[in-house]
Amino acid sequence: MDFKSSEPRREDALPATAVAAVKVVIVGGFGVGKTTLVGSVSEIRPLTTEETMTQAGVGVDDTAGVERKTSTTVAMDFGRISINEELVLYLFGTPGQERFWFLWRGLFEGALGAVVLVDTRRLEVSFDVIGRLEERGVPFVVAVNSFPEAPQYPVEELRAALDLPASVPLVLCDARRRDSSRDVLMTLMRYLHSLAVTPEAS
Ligand SMILES: Nc1nc2c(ncn2[C@@H]2O[C@H](COP(=O)(O)OP(=O)(O)OP(=O)(O)O)[C@@H](O)[C@H]2O)c(=O)[nH]1
Ligand SMILES: [Mg+2]
Repeated sequence: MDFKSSEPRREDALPATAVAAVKVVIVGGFGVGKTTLVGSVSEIRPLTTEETMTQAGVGVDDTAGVERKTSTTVAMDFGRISINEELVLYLFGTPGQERFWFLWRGLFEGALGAVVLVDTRRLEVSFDVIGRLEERGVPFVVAVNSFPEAPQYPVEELRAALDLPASVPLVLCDARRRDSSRDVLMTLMRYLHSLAVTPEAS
């Protein structure tokens, strides 16, 4: 397990002006780009728990569409981003493979919101993920990660396919890009704010 640890760096220190911290989880099926998103947007060196995928997973792990993937998250990703001088988000990426989903319970403890990352080649995985969030009552936004080989659908078609209420934000993103990943998190923050102001909107 690679925790990529090192001596604490000055830039890793929390800004002295921070007064509020929000825990956000990044969820989604296997290989949708959760680790990539946490890594692209985090202002500290992200913690990752990537393990090399081996032959032992053949027949157990559903790698359809992501055959070139060589490693997978086995516990969690962790990163941090300051939205402004006062508000800090702590990001927890979940493992995507179903055999590690039992870890979700701990990762959701205290989370105020979630980002569901979606790959249009494997939409069906997202049904389970969204169902689990709805069961837990965790507010979420959906971000469709744009892989070049993935089919593109109009946002409203995706909303219908995922059976999302009109109030749940659905955005497109490129998890490899910091600005795009940040936009997704800003969408979640705005959504959480709107729920706090008018709770019946959920
Ligand atoms: N083209 C493209 N590739 C991406 C994008 N996001 C991630 N990738 C690639 O897709 C692969 C999977 O990304 P990960 O971030 O490991 O996915 P994950 O959801 O964390 O995977 P698990 O933890 O195994 O569930 C990596 O090789 C990324 O480089 C994207 O937006 N576009
Ligand atoms: Mg991962």
